[in-house]
Amino acid sequence: MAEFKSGFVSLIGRPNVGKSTLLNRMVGEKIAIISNKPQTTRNNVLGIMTEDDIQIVFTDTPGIHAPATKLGEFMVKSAQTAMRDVDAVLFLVEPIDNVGRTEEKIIEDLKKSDCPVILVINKIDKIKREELFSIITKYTEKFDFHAVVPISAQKKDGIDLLRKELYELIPEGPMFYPEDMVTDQPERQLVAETIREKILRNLDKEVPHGIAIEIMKMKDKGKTVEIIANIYCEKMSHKGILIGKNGEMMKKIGQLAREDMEKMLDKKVYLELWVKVKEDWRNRDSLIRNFGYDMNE
Ligand SMILES: Nc1nc2c(ncn2[C@@H]2O[C@H](COP(=O)(O)OP(=O)(O)OP(=O)(O)O)[C@@H](O)[C@H]2O)c(=O)[nH]1
Ligand SMILES: [Mg+2]
Repeated sequence: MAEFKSGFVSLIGRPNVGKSTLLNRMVGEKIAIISNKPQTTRNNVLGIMTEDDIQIVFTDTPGIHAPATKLGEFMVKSAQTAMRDVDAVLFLVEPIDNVGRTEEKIIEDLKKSDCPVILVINKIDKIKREELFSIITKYTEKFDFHAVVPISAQKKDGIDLLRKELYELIPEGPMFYPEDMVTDQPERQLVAETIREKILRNLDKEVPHGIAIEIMKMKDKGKTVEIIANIYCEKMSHKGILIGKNGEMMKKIGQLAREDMEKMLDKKVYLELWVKVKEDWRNRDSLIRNFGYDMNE
């Protein structure tokens, strides 16, 4: 019988390229939040995939960008850390016939490590097949990829081929995590992220990027779970937008978040949300840490 294989794989790429979508696809459960706004993911998130003969521990990372705040610096640093000491890197790119400046920078970092890299061209549902060749050529001129796999994480296209290429890179090894464990995030964090996802999906511009969630109370009462959360924003004007006319925005966000939480926790949820202002928290170390974005991670 073949030996059990296990290993660590990081998902790297610019914001909004589909890393979290692919993570959820690989693990088969919703672990990471997804939105159409860049910089959705703020910290490294583990997604654990276990099959009969293999366990892969994926790390989803924040998108690499030129940071404008201290929180942004933390996010980029988290992603760069995840590129080291892994069995493989999945480098996700948009299906664009041009290697962007962010991608050039990532390639420079990848050259410094000797870990195998699979180039994953995502969102191929947006282009014609014949456009792929030129994209592949542009990238393979710049770096010696272990493999190039075009996929659509959303439409589940190319995922099997990606798994096949990836499995080849995973060495023999023990099961690192229990077979039923799919993420390292505690329930409180999953709940907080669910609220943040609904805000990202329903609000525009600067408001959602300046949001942090703090779970003040999470109590299992048998048939129901009682959850009280504070939503922090950066300005009084943002608070008004979050609450909305007659409180309608908050009502909508609360309802959408509650529906997801009930599925996740398999219980009825009583959810109470409070909106508060913390000026410029994304540039204040103590607050960044307080919201769980630890600089010394
Ligand atoms: N058309 C298309 N859209 C996709 C595909 N994969 C992801 N998306 C969309 O791209 C957007 C960003 O997806 P995410 O998974 O949040 O991207 P991300 O790379 O994790 O983004 P950050 O966390 O901000 O770095 C969402 O609107 C997804 O629905 C795909 O294969 N095709
Ligand atoms: Mg993400």
